[in-house]
Amino acid sequence: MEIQKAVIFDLDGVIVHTDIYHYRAWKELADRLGVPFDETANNRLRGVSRMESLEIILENGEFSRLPATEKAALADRKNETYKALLQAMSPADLSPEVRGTLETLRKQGVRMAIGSSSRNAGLILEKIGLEGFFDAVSDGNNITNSKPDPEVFLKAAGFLCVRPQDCIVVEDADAGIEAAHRAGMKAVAMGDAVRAGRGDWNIAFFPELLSIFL
Ligand code: B16
Ligand code: MG
Repeated sequence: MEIQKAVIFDLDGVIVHTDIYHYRAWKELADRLGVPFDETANNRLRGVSRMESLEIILENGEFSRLPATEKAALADRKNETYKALLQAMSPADLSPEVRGTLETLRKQGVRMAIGSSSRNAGLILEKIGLEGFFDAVSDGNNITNSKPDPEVFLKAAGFLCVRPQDCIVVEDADAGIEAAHRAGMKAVAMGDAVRAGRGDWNIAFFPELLSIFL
């Protein structure tokens, strides 16, 4: 029997550039609190959960000692700002290169899943017109531990009924590359993950994936 191969795509920073909206929403919160935060610090938040992101932003100041309920309220507020920014998204936010590559892989019968730390993955997929496109979606709603823990990718492989060693992950976060390797999967790095240098392949342009997968 032929072994099924599959691709697991990270969402934010790979399929679509919601990373800029995360940045704007965290920046609004950080400025209100008077906590320093810039795009370099933002790179540390890629792939990690909402609450872990907040802990990173608050780590060196007085707010790091806030009670858990107040931290949860800050994270909720950031999420409301983020979701308001997501409302403006539409299928036009899915680039022609990403759409065309996904469609080519679909025609070739490649199994495809989303492996995202985000609890907003369903909303984003709906906004960009990819609701129902993937064979499986593993996201922040079905995991206990976010990247670099391998859970999100192992669950995606399980949903696809494909062995972890037969999956390749596409990631923009160094934490996501580590998660893939800990899951026993190879990983393609793009964006910020290229700089960290731990991917099995590096790409600058999404359609380069076709020469890796086909
Ligand atoms: P949410 P990904 C991740 O998405 C983001 O990279 C990360 O910055 C964010 O904190 C995390 O989702 C949680 O997102 O607040 O929407 O639940 O890159 O794993 O697709
Ligand atoms: Mg990402």
